[in-house]
Amino acid sequence: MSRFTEKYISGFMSGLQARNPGEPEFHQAVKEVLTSVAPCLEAYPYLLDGKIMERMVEPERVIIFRVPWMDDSGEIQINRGFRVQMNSAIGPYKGGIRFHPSVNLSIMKFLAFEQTFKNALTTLPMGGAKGGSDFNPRGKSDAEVMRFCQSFMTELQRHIGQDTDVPAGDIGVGGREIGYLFGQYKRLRDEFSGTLTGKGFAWGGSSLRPEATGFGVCYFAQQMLATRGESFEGKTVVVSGAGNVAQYAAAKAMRLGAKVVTLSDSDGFIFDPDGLDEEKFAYVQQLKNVARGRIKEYAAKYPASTYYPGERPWGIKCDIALPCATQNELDAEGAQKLVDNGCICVTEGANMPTTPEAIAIIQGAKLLYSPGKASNAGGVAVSGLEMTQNSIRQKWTPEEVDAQLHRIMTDIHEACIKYGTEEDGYVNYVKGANTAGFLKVAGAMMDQGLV
Ligand code: NDP
Ligand code: 2IT
Repeated sequence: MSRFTEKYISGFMSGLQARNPGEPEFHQAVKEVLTSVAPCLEAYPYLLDGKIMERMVEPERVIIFRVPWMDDSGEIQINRGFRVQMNSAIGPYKGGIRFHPSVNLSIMKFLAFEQTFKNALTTLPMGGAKGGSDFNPRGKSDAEVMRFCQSFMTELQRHIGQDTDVPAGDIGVGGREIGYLFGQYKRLRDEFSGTLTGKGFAWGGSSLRPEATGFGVCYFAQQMLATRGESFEGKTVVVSGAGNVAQYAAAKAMRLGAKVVTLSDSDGFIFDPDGLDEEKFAYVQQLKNVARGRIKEYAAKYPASTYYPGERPWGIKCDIALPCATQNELDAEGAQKLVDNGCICVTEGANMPTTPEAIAIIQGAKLLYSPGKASNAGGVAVSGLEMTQNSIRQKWTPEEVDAQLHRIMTDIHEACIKYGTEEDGYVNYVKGANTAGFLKVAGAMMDQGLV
């Protein structure tokens, strides 16, 4: 790293921290991108003079609002709602909505910042945003979730629209929540439009949107593995999470010939030495998506498997690790275990699941490693395809959508190779993804003047 780059990064980061105190996840996300793109700023002084990075870290708009609702016992509850509209240089704001008790401004800003570069990588015209609430869906009845969603949308609807901002799902927001949110949006605005993605197939949803993030993670991992003449065939795979992304990443890895031996939730993980099969996958879908149960129930159902309460799965020996739960779930200790156990590839399904210290260990050992903004972009990419289908009032077959998803993941992988290949031939996917996404958004911002 040049002296200029080092000084620029440290000066920029201290300014960012002073201006945005108490936002550690946002600082972490910005520092990673800045470290990747600082050499570009040195090479293209007009971007530096244009204060592009200073502009990119300032959201175009942040909306924070009260979400009052009544629980089933008649008690009044108050939650906080957010929408961070980060960047609209290349298209309408686009990004998911997260319902989780940990949601705060830092988490919303880090996710919206990441989304801006991810969306640029998809090749589709989408800006970056994220939203959510500290509402905890766990243990709530369907009626409570519906009342909450209706109250949330009653405020959010005035800030979104098919050409303005198009939300989708994320942690705690799946098909059920998108249904309630869409119903309320349609009622208040009297319009049936593509303002939300992840809709039910019968009412405007795209085929393969539920599968898209997890499938895309595996398509991306296939490309990474191919650079070393490897594939999923016969490999042991560790997956964290048991939600939307984890389920379909696990299913696709299994269908590509791998043995998927773990799944997890915030209480612990299950290890199944025999690996997942179609019957067990159907059980997990029923357990998580219909019964809304906990992953420990898997071990009760399949006695050959073991439940490890309070632990993460990184100590299980594997060839490929797919972190698909949440941010900073893979720390230095976990990364060291993966390296020591001979893991060759870490492909992120979650957003920022790997801590900076863990990334240093994984990259230091020259493992294949991809950041979520590259490898989990298949979800938002198919959201983009849902927007297209809604606009032209058409419906594409699963085969058509899958072919486009494959093409997009391949294009993202090529961009990472182009911008991330180092002198010794090692592909730094972090640098590649950040640089490719940054150059696209920066170029658009420069073209559009000081706005
Ligand atoms: P879900 O809500 O469907 O599943 C989340 C899973 O992660 C659950 O198993 C949950 O367990 C676990 N989890 C959540 N928070 C924590 C935590 N603090 N510690 C440990 N485990 C936790 O969400 P998704 O599968 O949609 O999202 C997973 C990740 O993928 C997130 O990082 C999300 O931002 C990212 N992502 C999602 C996309 C999508 O299309 N849905 C697209 C791209 C990225 P528990 O039930 O105990 O909370
Ligand atoms: O993090 C993500 O990319 C998502 N949660 C999906 C966003 C979207 O608009 O489909």
